Amino acid sequence: MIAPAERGYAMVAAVGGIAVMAAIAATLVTVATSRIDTVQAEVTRAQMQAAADAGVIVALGGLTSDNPGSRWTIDGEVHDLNFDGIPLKVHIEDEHGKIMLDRISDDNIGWLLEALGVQGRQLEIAHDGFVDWTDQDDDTSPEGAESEYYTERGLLARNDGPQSIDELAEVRGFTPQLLDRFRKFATVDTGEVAFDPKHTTPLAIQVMTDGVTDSPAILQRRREMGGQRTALALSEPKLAKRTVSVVAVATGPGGAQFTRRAVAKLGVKVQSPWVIRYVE
Ligand SMILES: [Ca+2]
Repeated sequence: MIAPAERGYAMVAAVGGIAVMAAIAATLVTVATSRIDTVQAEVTRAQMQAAADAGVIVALGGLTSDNPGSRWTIDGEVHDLNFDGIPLKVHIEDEHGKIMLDRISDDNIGWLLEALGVQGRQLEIAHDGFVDWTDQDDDTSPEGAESEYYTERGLLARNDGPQSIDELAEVRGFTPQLLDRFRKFATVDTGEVAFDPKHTTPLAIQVMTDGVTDSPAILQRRREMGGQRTALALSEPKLAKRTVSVVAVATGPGGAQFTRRAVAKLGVKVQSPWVIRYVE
């Protein structure tokens, strides 16, 4: 027979044991719930990625369509699509109409930075940073940076034209927000082609010419963009051997966004009207 005092102890021990088990169970439930949340987030992300990828393929199909009436244009018009319930905004950019960063001078980069809203000392730092990163010498400009500045991060100034927009993330004065703005207007390595303003933005014409905002070429391009797109699109021949960027933005639950950017070359072979060269 158990003495009353011992009975009390057994009760305490049992209650304690239940409390410990309950705590363990609660922890397991929390872990399981957060796992479900993680899995759900991964599934949502995969769905958004698939939708954006589908948007890229639809755009390339539209761009190389045999029917001029339904053919997509490369001047940045935004198309609203829906893939499996996920809304998509898709547009095409002409890489030949972009500012070619590996070919521009001190002046052009200054005009571009200014046009993108960079001002004051930040403008001087980004300008000099770009100039020093790309010029052949190792003489540091007043607000710039040469290899000495980059060695801490295991880098050297390229001392040549940049090979990608992403590379500029390393350059003094360049922020991720600035890079995002750059992507729309600037490119590198579009092959051996000249800048072609036919489908470009007024800002690209401004930066690639003399930096003024109201040149005749800019005014004409503004007029075209304002009203003559349909006529232009209908008369547009199929674009052979042209490099374009397709940008597809999928919006998921809660407003989360996933952006797929693919660079493709058109009309390379008869059996493949386009070839994707780069995806990010
Ligand atoms: Ca340099």
